[in-house]
Amino acid sequence: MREVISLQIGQCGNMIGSAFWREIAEDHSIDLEGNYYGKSDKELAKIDSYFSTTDTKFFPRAIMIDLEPQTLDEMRCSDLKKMYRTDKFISGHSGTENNWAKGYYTLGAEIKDLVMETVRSSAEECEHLEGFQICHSLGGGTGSGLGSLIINSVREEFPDKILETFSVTPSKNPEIAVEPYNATFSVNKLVENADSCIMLDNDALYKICQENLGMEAPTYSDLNNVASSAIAGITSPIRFPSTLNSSWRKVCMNLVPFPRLHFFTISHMPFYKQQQEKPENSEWKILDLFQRMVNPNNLIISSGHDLCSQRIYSAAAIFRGNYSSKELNDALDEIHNEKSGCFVEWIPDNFLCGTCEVPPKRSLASASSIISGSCVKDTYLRLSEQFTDLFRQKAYTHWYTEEGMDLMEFTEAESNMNDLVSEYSPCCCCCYDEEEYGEEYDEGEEGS
Ligand SMILES: Nc1nc2c(ncn2[C@@H]2O[C@H](COP(=O)(O)OP(=O)(O)OP(=O)(O)O)[C@@H](O)[C@H]2O)c(=O)[nH]1
Ligand SMILES: [Mg+2]
Repeated sequence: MREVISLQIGQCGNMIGSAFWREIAEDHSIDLEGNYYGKSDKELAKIDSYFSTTDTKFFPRAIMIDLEPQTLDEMRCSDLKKMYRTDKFISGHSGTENNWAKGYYTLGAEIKDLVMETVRSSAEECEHLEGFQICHSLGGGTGSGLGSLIINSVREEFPDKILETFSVTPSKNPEIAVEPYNATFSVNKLVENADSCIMLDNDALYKICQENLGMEAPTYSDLNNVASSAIAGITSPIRFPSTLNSSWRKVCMNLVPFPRLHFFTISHMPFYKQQQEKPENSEWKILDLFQRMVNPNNLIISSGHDLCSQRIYSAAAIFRGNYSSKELNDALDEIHNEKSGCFVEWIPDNFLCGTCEVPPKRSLASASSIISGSCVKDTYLRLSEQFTDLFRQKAYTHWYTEEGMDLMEFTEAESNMNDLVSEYSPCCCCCYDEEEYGEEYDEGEEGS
């Protein structure tokens, strides 16, 4: 069995993490006290990947981390309280007040050893640890700063394990002015230390809630339900028998053509409201699912562009429900004809697809994909412009330098982000032309 250890860091990381566990517990017919109530072997066949087991109970293979105690205290009192293992909660005494430097250098450093001890003991509980899944926001100080610190430490200690992140990017109009700083410092670290980063765009999650689900004023909880459906979708090949590669490493092999370009967008359909009781339409034809999945309205990215206006390297998609490989291949051929212009022509067979017989409980069929390409570029460009506007004035930098950061780190992070934007730019087709960029590419390869 290939186990994945999930690390939830900061408020956002823990809230999305909780929505995810709620979603996949239902997927596997596990109640909120960790008891299995289903009847299908398929639900249990790969359950160890995400759940640890005792004789009778299933627990999330998760570590819950926050520098301030409130979020974890609320989780300890929530309806999920019996599901989590209490020895996997780690909290500090106060938050970072949105300061990446406190999460990375000062307050975060104080709890790093405890976190790593728990990571080590969780790894020892696994037979064949596949890797780590980290859920955090890039805007808050704990998710971004402590998140970056833990990612560095996990990479150092488990260099051969896959490290994947679900990273929530700040919205266009961030709640806190310094979010572009925090996000840029984090991306600077994620470029080097993560294998794959799935970007969850809060503006896009909000739009999906409003436009697809008709919610007037979506709350974080609504956004998190949407995010967790998509995360449940793309993790389904690891959790259930499927015809798609069930190893993250192999999926990454296909999705990452160049080591630094490991930032992905995901899409999913159908989304549903948490309070929805009846299953969605069960009659989805696979081509319908396919077409909707690649529709901009179901992409968790805020630019809203058609995929074909992007430079797509490759994608991996999973279809859950009662579909045969033939149906899938026919639909894939049709999509290939329709969208062939969207994909770079120099990667053959760049749409990896598979089926999983176990459907989600609420929709009876679903489609989810991970897309590797320039879709993330607009978000990074926007963050980089917001960063530069602040940094040009040296606004708020004192909060960071007081925690031991050097202004050189601002300059380095800014330039790394700008490089990433140009590497993702469609006009930069020759980015990795060996003669012109060979040296830079080699450096990136060593670093990752
Ligand atoms: N989707 C979603 N985004 C959230 C949620 N909570 C916070 N955010 C976003 O995350 C960013 C703030 O990060 P938090 O996770 O609250 O901060 P933190 O990691 O706890 O760090 P501190 O600053 O130390 O509190 C902002 O961009 C918020 O919009 C949530 O439950 N869901
Ligand atoms: Mg917090």
